[in-house]
Amino acid sequence: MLQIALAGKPNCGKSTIYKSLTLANVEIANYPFTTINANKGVAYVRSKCPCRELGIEGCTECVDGNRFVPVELIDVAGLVPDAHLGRGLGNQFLDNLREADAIIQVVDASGSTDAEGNPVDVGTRNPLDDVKFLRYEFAMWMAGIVEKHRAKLVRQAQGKEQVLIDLLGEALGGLRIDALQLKQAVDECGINLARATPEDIEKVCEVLLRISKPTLIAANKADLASDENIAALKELGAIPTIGVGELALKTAASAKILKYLPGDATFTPVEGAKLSAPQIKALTLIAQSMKKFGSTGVQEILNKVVFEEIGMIVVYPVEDENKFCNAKGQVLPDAFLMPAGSTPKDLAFRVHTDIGKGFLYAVDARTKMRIKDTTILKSGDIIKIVSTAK
Ligand SMILES: Nc1nc2c(ncn2[C@@H]2O[C@H](COP(=O)(O)OP(=O)(O)OP(=O)(O)O)[C@@H](O)[C@H]2O)c(=O)[nH]1
Ligand SMILES: [Mg+2]
Repeated sequence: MLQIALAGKPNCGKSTIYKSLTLANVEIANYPFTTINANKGVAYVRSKCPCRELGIEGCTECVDGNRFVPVELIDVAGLVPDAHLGRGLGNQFLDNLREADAIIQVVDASGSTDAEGNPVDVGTRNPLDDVKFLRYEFAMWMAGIVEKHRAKLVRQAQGKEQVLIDLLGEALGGLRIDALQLKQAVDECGINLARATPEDIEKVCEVLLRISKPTLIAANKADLASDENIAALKELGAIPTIGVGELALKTAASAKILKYLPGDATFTPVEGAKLSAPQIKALTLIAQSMKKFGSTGVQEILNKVVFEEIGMIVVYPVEDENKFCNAKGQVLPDAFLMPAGSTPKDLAFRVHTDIGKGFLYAVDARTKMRIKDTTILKSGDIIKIVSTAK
């Protein structure tokens, strides 16, 4: 499953965002290093279910026309400058980012925590100072891994640069980096891998990180942040988030106090729900922030990372192209996240290895036309796969 990591300095709200997206029971507190062991759970990206647009009745898999598709989310312990040298609670935390397909870098936009995550007055810390360090630490950590393998592989490659790239690419498989990405980074830096200096390797790793682990900034604690801080972080592509707000709304919605779907711009109390005075006060503040930013931003950032940064699409395989259902009559039973550029055959393999191996052809259920094996699938496609395997 696609893996998205929440990373950043201590006490910026990673676990709050994690909990709001997974509703897992994790520790949250206003001091650094609350989280030590990474939390792993399932979060959901939100997309429009095609049932409404096609006027299909009886879709049981969506919520009010919205489809929630699972991804894996990981909440990593707080990282501090020089983490790659073992500062903070050690560089093993960087290792938790190893398998991430993308990173949401959580930043305390309110400036109410110092570089180590200790509470300070709101506005004391400039959040821009918390942005650069994470990629640098990760790149330096990666450079350490590259250097560890390189000396041995240079001998093995016997002066052949492409062989060295292939060998090193293979060695970096655990970081979900491949030889093609390594080649791209080496070319962009214009270096020779066998003769590279440690500084060259650091540069390659910075590029490699950009290529292999897209990062988006969550300007968290946006409810407390100044307009200047939000504007400066937005310049870097950040999305303002209110982790505590999202958590409160999700919790209240699951207790059936509120009607709220993650990503909605507003919420409404359920008729007859008894709200206490503090609850009403807290919800009023959340509503004000949502009005200012459009939503709590939490679902928005997860969606943006998955659909825009990584570029995934949602595809719906069906067995009956006329009724858009499976053999049991279940309408649009599955929604799969696939990388952009996927073909019907890729989808067949995603459904099942045997279906992929026995792939014959595919039908676009919207047009009822057979489509070419090389057709590039689009988000929202509903596809019937015809295979020798059942
Ligand atoms: N005002 C405000 N406070 C928030 C927000 N998100 C989180 N917090 C508070 O920030 C503090 C730290 O939250 P955590 O989620 O534990 O932070 P963390 O980044 O996981 O911290 P470590 O595990 O120590 O690295 C808690 O007191 C949260 O309630 C937010 O959007 N707004
Ligand atoms: Mg935490």
